[in-house]
Amino acid sequence: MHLHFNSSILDYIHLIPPTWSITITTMKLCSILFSLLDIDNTNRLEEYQIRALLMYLANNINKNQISTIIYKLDLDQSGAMELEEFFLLISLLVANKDKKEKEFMHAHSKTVFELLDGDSSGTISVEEFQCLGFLFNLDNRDIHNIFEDFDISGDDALDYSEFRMFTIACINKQKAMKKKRFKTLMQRRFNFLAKQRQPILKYINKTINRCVPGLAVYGEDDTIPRVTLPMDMKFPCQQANNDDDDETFSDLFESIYISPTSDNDDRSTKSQSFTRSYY
Ligand SMILES: [Ca+2]
Ligand SMILES: [Ca+2]
Repeated sequence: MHLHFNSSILDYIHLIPPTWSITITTMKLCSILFSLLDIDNTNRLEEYQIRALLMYLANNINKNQISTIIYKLDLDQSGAMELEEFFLLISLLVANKDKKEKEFMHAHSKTVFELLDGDSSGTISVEEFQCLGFLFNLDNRDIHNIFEDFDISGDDALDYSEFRMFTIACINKQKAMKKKRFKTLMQRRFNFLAKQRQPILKYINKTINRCVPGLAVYGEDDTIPRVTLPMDMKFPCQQANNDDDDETFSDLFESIYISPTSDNDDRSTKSQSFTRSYY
């Protein structure tokens, strides 16, 4: 699930690619926040302080999830959260906020693997994954699917190489989706521009028709011209003082190339007749 952040504290904090980490400046801000929460100046945050912060930040996080975060992120098992652990907490929350959990998992796969491997057995069980799945927007069904796809050895656990494969697959899927979204967006923009250009095409056709009456270089639905005009073609309005007009146009229209597509026969005939009419 994605946490619902109802506080603006994290609004200006983002993970920066390609390492998907917080910047030095953000670390300084986090240090200030840490100091503000550390009201008893012990250089560590006690459970009640972390609990209060998480309840304030996210309105859909439950007590069990808060307890799990506090327990799992106490990496040195000191019974409290030190600054380094606090950086990791903020990074995980920001990844969830910005929907960059998969990028974070991939970039910090070793850290995330060790975080998930609650008993330090060197493998992650389904239950271990489920404990923190919510932070990575993975529900129980997602996690079962991950084990089906990536538990290659079939021991109902993921070792690091299997987990790493999962994170790579996530990134590849993200890239494919991004590519698809980009393609759809470009198609929409293209369709929009194609519609907008109709008056321009009419004008182009009109201009060309002054030289070759009836020749439609662009039809309404054409994305490419039906007829390829010579690059150096000059129109009457541009060459009013050119004494060699007639000769120039004779040469030009002899070199007009008609696209050899299946439905171009009538266009080809048209073009030939226009050429004839010009002469
Ligand atoms: Ca600790
Ligand atoms: Ca384990």
